[in-house]
Amino acid sequence: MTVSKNAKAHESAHLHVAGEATFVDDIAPAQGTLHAALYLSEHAHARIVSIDVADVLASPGVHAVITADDIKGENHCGPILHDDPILADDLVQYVGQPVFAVIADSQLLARKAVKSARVEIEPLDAVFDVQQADEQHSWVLPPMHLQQGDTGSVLASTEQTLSGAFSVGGQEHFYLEGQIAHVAPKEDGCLHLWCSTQHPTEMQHLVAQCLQRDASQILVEMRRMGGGFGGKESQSALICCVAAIAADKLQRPVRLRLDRDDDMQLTGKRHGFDYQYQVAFNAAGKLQALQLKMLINSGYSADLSGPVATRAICHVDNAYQIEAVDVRAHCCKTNTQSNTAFRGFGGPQGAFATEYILDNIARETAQDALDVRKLNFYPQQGGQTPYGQPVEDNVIHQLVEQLEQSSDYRARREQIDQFNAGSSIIKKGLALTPVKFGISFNVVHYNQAGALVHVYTDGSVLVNHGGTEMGQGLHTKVAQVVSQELGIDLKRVRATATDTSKVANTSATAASTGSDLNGKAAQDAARQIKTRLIDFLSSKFAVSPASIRFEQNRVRADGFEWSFEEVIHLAYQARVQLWSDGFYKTPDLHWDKDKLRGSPFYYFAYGAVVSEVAVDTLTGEFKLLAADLLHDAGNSINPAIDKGQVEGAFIQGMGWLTSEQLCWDDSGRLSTHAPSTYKIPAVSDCPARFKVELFENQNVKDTILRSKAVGEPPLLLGFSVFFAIRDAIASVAGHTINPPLNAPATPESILKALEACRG
Ligand code: MTE
Ligand code: LUZ
Ligand code: MOS
Repeated sequence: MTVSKNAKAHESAHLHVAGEATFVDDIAPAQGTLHAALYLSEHAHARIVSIDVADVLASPGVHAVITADDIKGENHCGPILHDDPILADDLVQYVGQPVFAVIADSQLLARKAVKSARVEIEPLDAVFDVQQADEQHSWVLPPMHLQQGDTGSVLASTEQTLSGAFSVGGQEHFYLEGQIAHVAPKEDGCLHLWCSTQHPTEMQHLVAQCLQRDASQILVEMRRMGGGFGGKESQSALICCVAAIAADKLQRPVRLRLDRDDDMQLTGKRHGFDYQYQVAFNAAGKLQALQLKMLINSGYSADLSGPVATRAICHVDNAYQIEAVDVRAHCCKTNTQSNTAFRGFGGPQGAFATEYILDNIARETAQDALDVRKLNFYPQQGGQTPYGQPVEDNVIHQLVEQLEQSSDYRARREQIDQFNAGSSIIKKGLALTPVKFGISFNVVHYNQAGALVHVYTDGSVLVNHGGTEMGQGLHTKVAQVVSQELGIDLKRVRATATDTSKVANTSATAASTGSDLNGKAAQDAARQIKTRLIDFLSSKFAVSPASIRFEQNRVRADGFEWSFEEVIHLAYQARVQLWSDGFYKTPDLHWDKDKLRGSPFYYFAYGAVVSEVAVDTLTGEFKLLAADLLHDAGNSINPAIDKGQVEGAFIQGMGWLTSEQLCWDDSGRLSTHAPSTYKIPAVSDCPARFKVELFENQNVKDTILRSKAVGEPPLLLGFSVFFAIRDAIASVAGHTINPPLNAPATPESILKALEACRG
């Protein structure tokens, strides 16, 4: 492997390996700090008749019980609608919904005391099934519909049609660090919050709302998360609000840290989708019309289901030009956790539908699925998405061509056919799947960011921006941008904790836009400082501004050379402002959210992967043997970090579609609420051959250093593992039958699909 000069180590790597990186729970509690625990509903849908907490209050170490009555403002912490109570009032809507909080001397005492509550309820009918919810028109939001072209007439007049149904499950975020907040009351009604969140500004506003304070009284600080994956975009709010209400009421610092099981019972997950489709295609396998209905399991409230559904609709096309499209998305209300953002944000679920359908069409037309996919790609130029955005940066043809060669796809296809012919129990499968993923928040005004850059008089630099660090390397990339702009070593630039009192009105670190937005804002700030330095030097030394260069910790102009530190010292003496703010907003975005039309994305990121699996047809188990990934991160700011993102996202996507299964029992209780029953991929699930390469590319758009966002898109590369498994299954019937395989492809569902193929 060639190591690029920009392949810098993660800014905290040395702290992570030494166990010295501080997370919220590592903040040393000040004297008098109390700990909270939540009572979670035992019922999926019920009226609360009475809550008896006498025994709770009498338990050792207990200071208070916090209920909905303690909330001064509105009892809600939803990101968009006001349908997420902080604490249940008279109604519970899922097993795991917080009803009250106990505040005690220690977390253990608080958790013990919770158990002695007596909550009397009156059960109500609960709905767990999206089909049932849909039939009852029980939705958390109005249905959405995107129509482009006339699918009805194409379906009526075409050579071949196909219809069917399939589904994909949800996914638990399984961040290593669970949800946590620590709140300290300050003078004059102010509060300081440390909270594991992707969205400090929203935490600030929701806490201000529930306490009826000004946002200016609430300071939220976030140094790093032990993973977020979307699960801390909105759903850190409940944790923050409960801790803040308790801290404010008792005027003591309060920490609320969820136990893993409680975290899994309480918080929402990736939305599971049920699909019904009808398609028209020609003899060559070209998709001509797609009618698709997606039933989305939103859980009990809206949370981010609206923008998730929108992104799902805007990714049904994936990398394919489809003439006529009719897509419906219904956000079904069920009595489960409220599902939320999860890496890809509905995009994976949207694109999965069309990949599944093309996989079917390949067998219907007796072709290699790769040929059908290639036939359907957006044209090199002149493509247009069903929602009206031109596809101007299409590189999928070159990218897939390169991968097809480097992975030796055709030869391996032949080898696998031969292997399968001679192997009755173990069957191999192969699949190449592409990805096209739209970058920008699909809510236009979220696409803005701010930063502050301070150059101290010793020439060291501090950068603060609105993005949060969750392991993805955002602070490293932003520091690299500043170091490049000022021409100084990366070790001279430090990124600090995200802090709502430094940069205001930030967006969530989400939609993969962290470095696009905050990198540009930080560059803007650094550039302003540099411009002031150039003005200062050119007037003081009478050199032409154009000749002044900042590189390798030196500043050079015709006939002059200084160290960066000397320049800073001189500028300070001359009273030049050595710090600056910076701002960025993504240009060229427009979106009509009612018509579902416009150009919601600044550009697209592309990728493709070849996966090879072996399936044991007796046990239904599979092993990923090889994966060759080629991903477009544009002109990568940090190839080491980007490759790590591609690897991690691919494995996380594979987990979603294979081993990670969420099960609820008949009473609506999540039975897979711990690592004992919920299986995320382990290191041993990584393939023996694991090739991850970045595609040589420059963003055609003027993004930060011409890079492309990389956080979410490669999650969709996990598709290839699922379709390789499906390919292996289909081999038992000579690839003539479409295996009825739903995701996740657990051993059980693989066996069922095998049975169906054997007839
Ligand atoms: N990588 C790590 N290590 N941990 C995370 O929680 N979250 C993902 C992705 N990569 C995540 C991650 C998600 S859901 C998003 S939206 C992006 O990182 C957010 O960061 P970025 O915009 O800076 O890429
Ligand atoms: N849109 C989007 C969003 O595309 N990604 C997100 O993470 C998001 N979050 C909130 C609202 N819209
Ligand atoms: Mo990522 S799902 O946009 O936090």
